[in-house]
Amino acid sequence: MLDGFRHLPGYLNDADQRRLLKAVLIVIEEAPLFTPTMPRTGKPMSVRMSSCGPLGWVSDKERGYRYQATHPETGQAWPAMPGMLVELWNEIGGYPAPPQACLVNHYAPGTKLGLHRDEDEEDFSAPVVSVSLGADARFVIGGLERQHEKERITLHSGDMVVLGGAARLAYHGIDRVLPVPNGLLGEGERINLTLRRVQRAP
Ligand code: MD6
Ligand code: FE
Repeated sequence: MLDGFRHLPGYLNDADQRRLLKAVLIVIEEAPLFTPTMPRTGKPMSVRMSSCGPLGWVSDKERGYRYQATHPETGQAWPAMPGMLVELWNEIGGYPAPPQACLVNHYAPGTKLGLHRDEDEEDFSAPVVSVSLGADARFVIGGLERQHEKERITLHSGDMVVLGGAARLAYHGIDRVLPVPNGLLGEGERINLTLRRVQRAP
């Protein structure tokens, strides 16, 4: 495993998971989940997404992957980032500037997220920090090339993952969400939040 990959199992207890979920549901009310489409082909992704913070990640056929300050469908600014997420970044991100985007990934039962690198940011010296809520999922992580050998770990609700250092640009994805009941969301339903620094810190 590349240096800078960290898995922190059970980082959030049940009460904190519930508190975080509540904040995320408020975000989604203001900035509804949308279905991003692939650059060039326009093929819809299976995961629905939203964001909070000054910037959000979006993708469509015409303009591809990017960050922007407004929701692609409502045209409104993204909601503020819940304080709890900023605290988590400060606790484990180890980076001196605040996060600028939190991408909300919503997995319905049976959805997956293809192998990718988080590379649409300007600043790769900042880590990407993630929190999982709801159903268990098989997370796959490889190396700096798509074909490098991969490892798989199960992410549970409350787990955090950090991709920093040499692992910042590692290929990773979600093979599948496991159809087992969880105390937080519907069976096979999962939310993953990824905190990012987008621009170089001033
Ligand atoms: C997911 N996670 O867990 C997808 N990216 O649903 C990611 O794509 C991810 O967990 C960068 C850093 C941490 C992650
Ligand atoms: Fe990612």
